[in-house]
Amino acid sequence: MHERLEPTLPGFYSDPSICRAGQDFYLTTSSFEYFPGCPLFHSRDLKTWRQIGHVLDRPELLPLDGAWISGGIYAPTIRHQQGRFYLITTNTSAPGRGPGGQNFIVHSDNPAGDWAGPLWIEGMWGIDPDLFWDEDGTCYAQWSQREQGCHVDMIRIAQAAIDPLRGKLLEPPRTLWTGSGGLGVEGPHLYRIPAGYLLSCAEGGTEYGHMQTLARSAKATGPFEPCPRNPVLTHRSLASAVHAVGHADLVEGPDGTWFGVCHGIRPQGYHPFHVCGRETFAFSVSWDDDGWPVLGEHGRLPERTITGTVSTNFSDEFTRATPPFDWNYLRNPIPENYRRTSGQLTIHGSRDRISENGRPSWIGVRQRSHTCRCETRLSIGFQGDGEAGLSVFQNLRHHACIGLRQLHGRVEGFTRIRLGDLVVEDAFDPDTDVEGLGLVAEPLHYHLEIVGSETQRRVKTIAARLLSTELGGLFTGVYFALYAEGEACLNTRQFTVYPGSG
Ligand code: 6LW
Repeated sequence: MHERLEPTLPGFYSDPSICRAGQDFYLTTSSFEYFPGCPLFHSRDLKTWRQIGHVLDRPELLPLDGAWISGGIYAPTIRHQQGRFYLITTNTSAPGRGPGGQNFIVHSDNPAGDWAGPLWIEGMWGIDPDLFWDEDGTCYAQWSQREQGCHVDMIRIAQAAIDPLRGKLLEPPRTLWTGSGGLGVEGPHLYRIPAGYLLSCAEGGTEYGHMQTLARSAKATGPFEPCPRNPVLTHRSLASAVHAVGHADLVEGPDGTWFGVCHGIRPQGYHPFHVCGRETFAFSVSWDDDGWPVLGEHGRLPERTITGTVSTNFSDEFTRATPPFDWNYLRNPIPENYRRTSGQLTIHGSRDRISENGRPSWIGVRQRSHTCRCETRLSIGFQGDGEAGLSVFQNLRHHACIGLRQLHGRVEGFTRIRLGDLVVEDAFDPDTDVEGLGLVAEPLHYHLEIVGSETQRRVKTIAARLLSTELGGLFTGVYFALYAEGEACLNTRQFTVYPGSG
């Protein structure tokens, strides 16, 4: 338990959405170019969350071929209605689908099981789709409408009745709300409250100006009037450890108490930067005398709160038949390039490189804390030229690697720092008995290490700012990843991430 403001889901878990089925709460987030998509968590107390899988865990649900930086899955909405779970979201990299056809629905009676779909929705131009069922059973879709190429101040919240089991809009979209005047109104969610219908949206952009705004109406279809206290949740211009707070979703508990989740960042250094991505935070909801919700502590996340969190430690000795849900692939993996046998994971290189948008042999876990050590015990072999190693990975154009490579038949150790078009490489003689690779994350630096039987040798240090979202990212956070390219083959017996830099 923590006595200070900590993320409920530390690490890159952005655009959270929450729903309740009886006593059970379910939480999912955006996942962009990573596979599986939409990680799914369960809780009964809103403090301790356990990942139960991913919603988009089959290639037919999540085609990501060619997804560029922060392509793929944007903000989702998860809802439970008459015994069935629905998720609606946007795949911005769906092959052959333009901006008016990238939203889709999947549904399931068992959230931890298989989800059916995708039901692609035509005519929903934009992102951040939401589903809401009115008391007469009508299902409405709300989304952040942006016609192709429209200017940001033309963004609006659109609505249309929808058949959620066919993915069909049942009427032409209408403008539901244009926001309170902040940059780019998005992330809409519609709720039934005692005073009528509540529309909650994100405005100000998902960066340091992020904020949550509300509007209310007597009808689900509007007209909506803005809350006089807008923005009702923001950390803009605050002296807080958490910033870029917004993109909230609210849920009513079984006892009628309301709660919320949102995302925020934990910047480091000055000028501030962040590497752990936009992380999920939870907050309480109260109500004012006029029937409007009060989010958090009068519009900000409580600086001191008791909250359990998903563990920031990770360890895999590859003895479990099913891989821990923490592992992600970069776009759709080529299954035959990964073999998990008792006590070992083997990764075969492919012709695709981690610096391109193909299907590289790459598997990683999120960085969840600013001070931690990732270490892997491994061996690397070559059937020809290639490379394999450990990477601090912001995205395909911003990452740092340490590993072994074979070039023209000669094997050497190497480090590579890729920052956009800039690449800095150093080779070294792996004279030490390389038993593993390591990386140490500190708030301001990453250190890349060779791990021998007795010692660790620090080979390269890089400023963490250079792998931050502010410098080279967009919407995702850093992963600690194993990879192999070309004719290299990586065998690892242990992969751990644990707190501290020792
Ligand atoms: C998300 C939208 C946004 O869909 O960024 O800046 C997108 N706002 O709400 C990705 O997180």
